[in-house]
Amino acid sequence: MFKGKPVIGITTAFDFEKSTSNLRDDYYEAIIQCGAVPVLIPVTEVKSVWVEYLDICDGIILSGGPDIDAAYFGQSNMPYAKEISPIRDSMEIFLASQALAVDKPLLGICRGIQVINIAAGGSIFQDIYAENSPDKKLLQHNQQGPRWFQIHSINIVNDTCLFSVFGKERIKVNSFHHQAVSGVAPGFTVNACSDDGIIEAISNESKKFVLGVQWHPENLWRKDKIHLKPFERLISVC
Ligand SMILES: [Mn+2]
Repeated sequence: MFKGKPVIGITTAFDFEKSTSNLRDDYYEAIIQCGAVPVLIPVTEVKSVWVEYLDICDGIILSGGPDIDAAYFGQSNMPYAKEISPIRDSMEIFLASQALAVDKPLLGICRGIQVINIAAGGSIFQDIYAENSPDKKLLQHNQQGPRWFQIHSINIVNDTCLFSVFGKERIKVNSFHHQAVSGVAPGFTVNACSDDGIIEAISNESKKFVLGVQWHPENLWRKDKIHLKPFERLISVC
């Protein structure tokens, strides 16, 4: 129906006060830049619609957002966890599990890497600062500054999906998270860590393309084109 261009579904955030599903333009403009058609997936409780979006979309992006209900990884929500979006949680965990089951290309961004990891049976830190010893001397992962600012480096593991995307061992990224992957899901491998050991990217190498990144490449590409690469790769396999 879109004359052969890949259709990329992007999940949206739900604003409870305004009762609105929304998404920053950086996400869908990145997809347009790469020659594909972005489709915004609204947050809805109607499960048949989740299935229909999976069917319509050639690839899925799980976008950034609030914290995931800790019940999904067998914990209670701690005081240092923040806003929870329950309908979005159940919808995105469903989309991630189904995409993995049918090998539909999947890119998880920030919250998205955490959704993928949890959907595949892994766990996350509810707060990296509260749940790691101060001896670890964690970096500033919840940056104060413009969204395009690249605040910390990541070390990319050779022969991983992410290495094949960027072709180098070290890049700088932005950082807007206080949570991160802790127990890596079965079938997944760590693709990159920051210098303090926080996991910044995972992939499932047995799939066509399943990559999760802890940073926000959509906020970086306008100033630094190498950050379009994860989107280009997603679209190239769709
Ligand atoms: Mn970070």
